[in-house]
Amino acid sequence: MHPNYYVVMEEYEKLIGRRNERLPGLSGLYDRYRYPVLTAAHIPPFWKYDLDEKSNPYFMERLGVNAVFNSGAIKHNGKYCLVARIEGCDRKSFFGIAESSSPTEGFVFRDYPIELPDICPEETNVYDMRLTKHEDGYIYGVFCSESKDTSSNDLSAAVAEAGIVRTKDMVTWERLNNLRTLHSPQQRNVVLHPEFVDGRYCFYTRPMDGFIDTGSGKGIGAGYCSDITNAVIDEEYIVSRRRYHTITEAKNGAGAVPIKTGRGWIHIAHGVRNTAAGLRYVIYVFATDLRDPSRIIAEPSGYYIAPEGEERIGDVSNVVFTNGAIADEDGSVYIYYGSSDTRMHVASTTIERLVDYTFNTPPDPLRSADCVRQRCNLIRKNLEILGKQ
Ligand code: BGC
Ligand code: BMA
Repeated sequence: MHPNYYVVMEEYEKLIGRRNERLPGLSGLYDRYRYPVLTAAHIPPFWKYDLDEKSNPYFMERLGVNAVFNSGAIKHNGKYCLVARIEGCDRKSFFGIAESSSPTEGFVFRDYPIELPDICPEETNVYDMRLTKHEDGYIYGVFCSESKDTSSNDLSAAVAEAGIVRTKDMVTWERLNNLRTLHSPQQRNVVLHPEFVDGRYCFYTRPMDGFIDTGSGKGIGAGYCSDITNAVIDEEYIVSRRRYHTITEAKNGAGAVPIKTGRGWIHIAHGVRNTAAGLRYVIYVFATDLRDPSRIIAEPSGYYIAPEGEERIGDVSNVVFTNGAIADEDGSVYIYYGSSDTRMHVASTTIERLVDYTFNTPPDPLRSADCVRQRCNLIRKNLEILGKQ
């Protein structure tokens, strides 16, 4: 074996054995952790190097990995499972399962990435899988299936659709037909709701006009269908509306599978605004009605998680993005989020805190004058408490 193999393996073993450390957040919302839970360096070396000294005398990475980010998350057989978006140096993404018995450290990839059933010859790229443990007994993976838009002369023009796979054991995956939404030509960020709603499957969608621009798309939608093996959605009802001069002005999209609480379904989603420095992605929270998950009942103002420190920098900077969270049996909630299309982090909170945040954070008054009034009311109350007024 080439001597560098031992150096590489030592580094890799050190990394996957590294303990993480909770960094208690003084905002009271959640705690961050010192280290990312997954990075490109978590990819097993035998996915990248050719270990045969004859064909690889210089011990080169033959198939490099650029980034590991935007993971779906689920607890399966007592293990925390992340279905990560792995992007090769060739810019194509695919999925790999990293598991750990701890929610915040020790994630190790299985020996092979997932080989999805290859049913769409035109599909070029797949990414951002959401994992739903549905009450029908299957675990569904809904992901973005991207193809070149052959009807356009623009080389970069693409079409995004929602691909659907399902499994019972997280080993064998059955691919179903891509979701069809009759009124929206493109879909990204589609999430399957975990329960039937009036006997039908419910998907959160994101109606948009083009590949990047949501255009007339008004926000995160919800749509229903009876047959999951040939899922067709006729009507999309807007759940979380995009609004002018807010964190969702340019676009928004469903993130983690909604979490059921006594007060409502809690959704952890993303919002995007456009700036002179490009798009800025943040994570926000809202709640919908337990019986009608398309009806919004609470919408705390502003963002929940924004990129901080090293999270701000990466392949696509100024991005935090979530497509997976795990609500644990003991009431803890682990929110897995990617930063700047480069690495994966975790934030931890509890159901109680999440419910308190969602239902007791005031909504966005949408205008500076009203925002300053809202803040002055808080200051007045606090100065009274402090005996200064
Ligand atoms: C990229 C995604 C990105 C999307 C829209 C895709 O080609 O793979 O990461 O979200 O374009 O910008
Ligand atoms: C998107 C997503 C993510 C990505 C983000 C920023 O639209 O689907 O994959 O994190 O853009 O590039």
